[in-house]
Amino acid sequence: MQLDDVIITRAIVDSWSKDLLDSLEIDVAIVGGGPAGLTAGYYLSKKGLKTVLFERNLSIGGGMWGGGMMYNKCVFQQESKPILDEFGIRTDEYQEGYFLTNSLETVTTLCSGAIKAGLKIFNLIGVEDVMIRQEDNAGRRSAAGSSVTGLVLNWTAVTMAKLHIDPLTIRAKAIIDSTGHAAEVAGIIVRKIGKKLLTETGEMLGEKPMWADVGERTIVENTKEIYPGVFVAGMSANAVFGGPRMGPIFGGMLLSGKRSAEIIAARLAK
Ligand code: 48F
Repeated sequence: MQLDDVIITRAIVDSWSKDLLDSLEIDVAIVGGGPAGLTAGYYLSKKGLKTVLFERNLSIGGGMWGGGMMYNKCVFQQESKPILDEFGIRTDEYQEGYFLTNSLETVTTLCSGAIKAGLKIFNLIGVEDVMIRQEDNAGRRSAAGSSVTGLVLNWTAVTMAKLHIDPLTIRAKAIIDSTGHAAEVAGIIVRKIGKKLLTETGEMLGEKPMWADVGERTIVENTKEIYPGVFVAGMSANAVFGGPRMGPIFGGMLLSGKRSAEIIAARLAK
């Protein structure tokens, strides 16, 4: 068979454009494709919710590839082992309760599992702003008076090149900020409309110094709504609610991602 270069191009442009058109009005939009965002995307997609993840980098996986200080191993605790098993990520018990994985296998298997469960992922696209409206996408007026109803997107290449090009928008019933330490969506909300987060002060409380034991516990407790329509998962949860960082132990990221999916699924079922 003779290959036609233009058909190759048409296949890519046609298919990708359909994917984007199909993602303009969705159930859940996830910002950031680290371990927390990928796990959330997997469980939400498995529940049948139309879920799309936007990742600004070329590669998915966030801070997992490099394990701890470029040693490409990740540590997981007992509580997160069932999630690793569900994805089929192999573990090696180093000492009772400490499970090691190969970070490359972990990232690629999480990503593959999430996509096969139905998650759509757009890489190379960053979230630079949010849409806030008086009513949520179900037409409900929230107690706080307004909700985040969508995301404002732009190409990473545009942002990096500092080109003056306007973004595009998508609408979602719920949004997950799984942008890691930076908690970027939370930051945008505070920057744009002031101290309105559902924290003690309305601001981001900021992550505390390294403490794996406490950080891994609080990250699940801190996985919750931070503003009507917006939920945090992964390191963002501790950054917003003032929990400690935890370094190269990643079980809390998976548990937090799963927890965010459960909370959002219950909310959208109402
Ligand atoms: O940082 P990241 O891996 O977040 P996580 O899932 O996991 C945290 C751990 O990797 C590690 C840790 C464990 O102790 O603390 O840091 O909470 O992944 C966050 C992803 O979000 C992307 C970013 O490129 C990364 O891949 N991201 C950040 N801001 C944006 C974004 C944005 N505005 N738009 C799109 N993607």
